[in-house]
Amino acid sequence: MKGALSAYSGIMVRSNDEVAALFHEYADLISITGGDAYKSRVYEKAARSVGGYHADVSTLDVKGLQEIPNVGKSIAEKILEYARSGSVSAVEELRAKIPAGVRRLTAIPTLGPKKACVLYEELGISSIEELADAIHEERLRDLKGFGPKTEENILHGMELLQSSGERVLLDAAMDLADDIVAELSGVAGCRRCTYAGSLRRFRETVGDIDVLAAAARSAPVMRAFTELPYVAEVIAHGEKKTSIRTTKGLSVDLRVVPPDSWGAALQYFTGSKAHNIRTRERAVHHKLKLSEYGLFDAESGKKIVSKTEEDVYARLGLPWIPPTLREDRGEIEAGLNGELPDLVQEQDIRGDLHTHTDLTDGLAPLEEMVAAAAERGYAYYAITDHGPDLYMQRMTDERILAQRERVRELDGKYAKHGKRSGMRLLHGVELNIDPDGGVDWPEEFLAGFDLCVASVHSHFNQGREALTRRIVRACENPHVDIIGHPTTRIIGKRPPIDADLDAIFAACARTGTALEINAHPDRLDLRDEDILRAKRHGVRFAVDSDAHATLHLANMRYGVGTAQRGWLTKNDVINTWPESRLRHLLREGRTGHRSRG
Ligand code: DGT
Ligand code: CA
Ligand code: CA
Ligand code: ZN
Repeated sequence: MKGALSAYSGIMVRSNDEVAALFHEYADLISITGGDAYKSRVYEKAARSVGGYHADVSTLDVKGLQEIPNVGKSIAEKILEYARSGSVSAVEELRAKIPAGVRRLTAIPTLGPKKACVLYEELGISSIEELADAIHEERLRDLKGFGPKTEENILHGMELLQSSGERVLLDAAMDLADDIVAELSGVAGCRRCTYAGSLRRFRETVGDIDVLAAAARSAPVMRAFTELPYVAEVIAHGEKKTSIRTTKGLSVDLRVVPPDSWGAALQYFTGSKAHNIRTRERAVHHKLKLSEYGLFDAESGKKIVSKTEEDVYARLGLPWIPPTLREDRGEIEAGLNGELPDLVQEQDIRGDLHTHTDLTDGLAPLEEMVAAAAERGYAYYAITDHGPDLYMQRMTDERILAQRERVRELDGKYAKHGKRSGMRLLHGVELNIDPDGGVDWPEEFLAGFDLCVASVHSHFNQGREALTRRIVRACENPHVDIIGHPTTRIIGKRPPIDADLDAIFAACARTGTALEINAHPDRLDLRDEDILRAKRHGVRFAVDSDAHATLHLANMRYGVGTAQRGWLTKNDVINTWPESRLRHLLREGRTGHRSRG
């Protein structure tokens, strides 16, 4: 799982993620070995800063590295050591001190290093299986600090670990796939190349990456593929298909097809299996046979079409179906009836309505975030730092009002940006929905914001009724415009809260409160199926990056992909609306007369 930065030189950003992961591990190792808690926190902070830093750390020298927030000389030197040698001796030393079993235990999302250590030292537990047995035999109950709640959390964590299996998050797979496609597209004779499978469908996690290439001769493409720098193992090597495993443990399948079969192969390998079963049924119905090579006459075996996906779908009596809809959730029926939704696209997004700065837990100052947003061509952009109830963020009335002054000043500068139409800034806040459904400030103070996002950040296990009531109450607050990351899940780490989503969706529809589709790849919250359900209630949505660093603004693509998987059109998503229509909606909320427009 580890590798030198040089092995990743083809992939920007990735080296930062590598180093961030290493520092997170180091911080954990320090805590496990009973080291200095302060030092552990220093590395946690450094990990976050490096992960969010705009420049690739493998291109920086000691001085450049020290310009990263929370990175001092000794941390900078560790990054250089890693870049040079692929490991850091201080980390290796601690790794060697820890039994592998404890490290295996910390893979359980809800189990921190401290508790893992107690389990190992007190009960000799060094594997997940042994932990399961111990819980079953109620042996954890005698341990100090392990209540029934802890036990429940651990069990839940073990379930999450099992269900996430070997799947990876969408962004990690996408970074790698983009790189592979770019590399293979440059091989002589490669006519076309793209990724297919669950990645092309923008599923939230990906089991393996499927890459498809079209070439008259497959050998040169296959060879280039097996020679990519991050290939750890070639699992299978053939003329039609080659499979590799990367140094990070991710599998990639490459299929090379004759250029003439491109469309049929792309349709076949994009899936999903459930969608393909339906398309094959359509083929049989039309006395045709559908395979990765084309659509054939069932009787004569004569090829009918294969060049493009459009051709294939057309011969099945269907319009081209966007990959994000191909899950057999009604897309075939909708296609037959001419009722496929005109899906929202990334270029439809006019602004981001949930973002942070270093005034709270963001990494970049206001000016940098705004400059990066303008770079993306947005027409508007909201700054929504955390409210004071998230006490760690040390927000005060004075600080948020001072920020407002700076936002207004910057707005003046960006509103007329050269000849372009410019970008308008909204001053907002991310409020905390407290256990009773109240938020950080009274209504008079909230009235000063252009926009309020409200989110649950604590008390995730209140029970279904209390959680539902809590969020419904937040919707009913006339100043709350958007419910942020509505189910609070972290994919593979924290389950969604147990609330009556239909009751929440109904409340959103009734009060005109938008639900967020948080585009951060760890969250993707709301998730696709919930979006579909919410839409049936008549809810509107905001697709937001929740950026804590300039780089995160680009996560918008994952939010839009998720919105598409929820069948959303441009009109469903308020941040595709022109600024005047958006402002009108925000004002309406204040007066309590929000229409469903
Ligand atoms: P994943 O990798 O688990 O995230 O999900 P997919 O959808 O990428 O699945 P994968 O990698 O097993 O296969 C890629 C696509 O290839 C799949 O969506 C549909 C197609 N495919 C694979 N195996 C079969 C099969 O046995 N029959 C049919 N009709 N299609 C298949
Ligand atoms: Ca796949
Ligand atoms: Ca595959
Ligand atoms: Zn939040």
